Amino acid sequence: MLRCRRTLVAFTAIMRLPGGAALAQAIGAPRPWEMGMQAAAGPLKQAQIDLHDLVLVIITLITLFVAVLLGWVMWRYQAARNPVPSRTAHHTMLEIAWTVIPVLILVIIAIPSFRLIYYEDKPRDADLTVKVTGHQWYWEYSYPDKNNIDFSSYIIPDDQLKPGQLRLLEVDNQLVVPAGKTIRVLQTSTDVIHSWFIPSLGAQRYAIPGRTIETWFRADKPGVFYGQCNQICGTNHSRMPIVVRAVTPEEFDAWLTEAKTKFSDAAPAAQPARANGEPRLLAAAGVQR
Ligand SMILES: [Cu+2]
Repeated sequence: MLRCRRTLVAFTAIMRLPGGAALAQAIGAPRPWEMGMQAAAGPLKQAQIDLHDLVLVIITLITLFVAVLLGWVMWRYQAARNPVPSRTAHHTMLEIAWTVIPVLILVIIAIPSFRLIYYEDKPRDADLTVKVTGHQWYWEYSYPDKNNIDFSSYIIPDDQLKPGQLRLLEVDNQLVVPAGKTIRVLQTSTDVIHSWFIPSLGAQRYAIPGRTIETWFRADKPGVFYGQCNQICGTNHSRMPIVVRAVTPEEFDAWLTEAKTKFSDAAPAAQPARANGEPRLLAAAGVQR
């Protein structure tokens, strides 16, 4: 009971730390002392958690079986208990069993595993397409079906964070999408290989120069979902976070109207971050060029 209360006090203290306010609201963000995966905010992540749980049960049973078998063999066949060892070299039925049973276990894992790979591969009926381009070291988001809205998304350096914002995870321009809708993501890169990874949405694909790779995600409810580039891509690899904000369809329409004037092809001057952001970030990271 006392231990429980201490844990609760420690947890409350953690949530009061700078950033705690944002953490309490954000659906998809890492939490201090978190164990396991972030909670699922969409169907992709839920499918990944289901496969993980299945494999975890299987490997736990195998580990227990091997440990118990090993213990029993060490106890039962020690020299004092078994002075004259058996000289058996082959046992046909046993050899068939220890070949066939592992194969069956692998098949049991392979079927849902392949199903998940194909499920993640392409959206069935996408409601919106977003193009994601990796750059050293920021992300660029385009909405090809929505007036070619195009903008860059840069990390907010530590000295410009507002109270409650998450260090190394906040960006100036978030990727805004409608909640409950299937979003097709087309990914590429202009320099090196990056990877667009949002744990709570289960979305991850490499962004490779010269290729366009497709994936998708869906956020079940409105919220903010944080991610990071998870393919080591150079000096500022750790400084190209991802923020997806899922909003209601009405809020998305309102954002689109605003973004069309702010970010579309017709308003190229509205992107100062691309010209000024890189030196600013390099300076923030102590990098000279
Ligand atoms: Cu990167």
